[in-house]
Amino acid sequence: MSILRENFLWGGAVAAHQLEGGWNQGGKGVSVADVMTVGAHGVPRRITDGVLQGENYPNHEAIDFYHHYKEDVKLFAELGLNCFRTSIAWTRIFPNGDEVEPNEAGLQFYDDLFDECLKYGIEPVITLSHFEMPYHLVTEYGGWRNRKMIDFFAKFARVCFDRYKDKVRYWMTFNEINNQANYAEDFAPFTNSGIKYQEGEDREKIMYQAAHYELVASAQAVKIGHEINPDFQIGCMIAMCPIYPYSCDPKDMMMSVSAMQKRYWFTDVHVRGHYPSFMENYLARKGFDLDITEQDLTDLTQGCVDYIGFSYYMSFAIKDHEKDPAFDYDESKDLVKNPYVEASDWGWQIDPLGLRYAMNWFNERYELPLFIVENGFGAIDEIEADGTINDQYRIDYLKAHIEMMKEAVEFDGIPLIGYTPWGFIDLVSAGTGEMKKRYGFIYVDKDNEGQGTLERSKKKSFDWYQQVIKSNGEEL
Ligand code: BGP
Repeated sequence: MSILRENFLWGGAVAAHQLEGGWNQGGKGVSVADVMTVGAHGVPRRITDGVLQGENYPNHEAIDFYHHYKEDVKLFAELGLNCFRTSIAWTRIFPNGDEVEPNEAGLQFYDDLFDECLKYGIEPVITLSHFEMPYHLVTEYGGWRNRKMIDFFAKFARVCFDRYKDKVRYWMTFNEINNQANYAEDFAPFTNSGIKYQEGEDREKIMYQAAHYELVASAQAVKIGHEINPDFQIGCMIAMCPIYPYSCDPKDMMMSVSAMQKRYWFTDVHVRGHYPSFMENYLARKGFDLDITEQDLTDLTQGCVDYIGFSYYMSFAIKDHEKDPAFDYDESKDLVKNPYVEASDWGWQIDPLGLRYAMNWFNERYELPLFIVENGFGAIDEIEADGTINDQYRIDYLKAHIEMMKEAVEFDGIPLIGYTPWGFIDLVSAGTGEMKKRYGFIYVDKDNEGQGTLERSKKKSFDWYQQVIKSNGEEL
């Protein structure tokens, strides 16, 4: 008997702009993801002025799922998935974002994709906004610094809910909405918010304003979705990297509490429908006079999420550097290396037990079902002389995390809906734009320069994950 429930959702996760390609096909508009700079190891990406990056620009073709989805879904079925997490590219539905009528060809593409999945008993799990939005909304309105974005998003959500109400049950509004808490990095602007910061601007204030509009838009979407189909399960999506105290010095402990609050208050609003007291005090203390209306506050109470979707890749540690009593946290200065865990080639600190810790943290605070919608190991894969890829390191990483996920269910009684490892088919990295940072069980022949046959093949991890699913997590 498996510890996990019988209808546990075993899947894989991707995002539209990282795998679809077909960036200007089927009436699709230009998305921020189509005009991001191509980063590199350690160099974050930024939104350009709309100058497109040439034929080999990674997101333009990506792995061309747009044309390969039938053969790919067949392979997903062979892997044994019973769910598939992807996103709907906003620009396929509303190419510019502010049109009156949606683009039928875009709607049809997702109808066809979802039908293809359902044919094999694979349930689509859909994120509405995954690190992209129409570029036109950035140039014309300034992205999420503008209140008008709420209406555009609510309309996009309504059209999707209406169209796919009989095909999709699990939804999420904004991918990793809390990633923008790290506003100091240029990477942050494109995490859904479409904001280009100008020299000398108060980035932090702008971030809080944008986050507020996104949270209101999310709440409105949840309300609309429940009206369209009361059976919908609509969740938030949080990037969870627990922030441990560096030591048992009480000041380090308090820093950790404060840092967790600043990174995860988004979840408080999504789940409880109101701002937590520490955030209200913080915004007042900083003198941020945000545009928050009475109607917004009502909207927040009426659009609480049904479950918490979250990604988990790593944990952080924090040290008090002689802070004042406010313990205000500065991610760029206060985080320190944790001497107890190892890091990946990209500096991501690998910590399987941290997943169990994170699940307990969510459960104690919110008592809602959890859904692990991303977890995975980005690495450079080597192809052996016989064409195989022995990605044992990936298996080791995932195995250790699944073990901890099971312990959280068995010992801590945590209600868990499912598990969808990230990038189970190789795709473009969101953080760097590289192809060589791979997460997949399915290899795709395409390199950083955009060359390759796009042929799909199975890595060693494919057979391993197939077995994991077949045994409902018993055989790891
Ligand atoms: C998450 C994002 C994904 C994804 C993943 C891996 O933050 O939700 O879109 O890409 O991280 O990150 P990267 O691609 O930078 O390795």
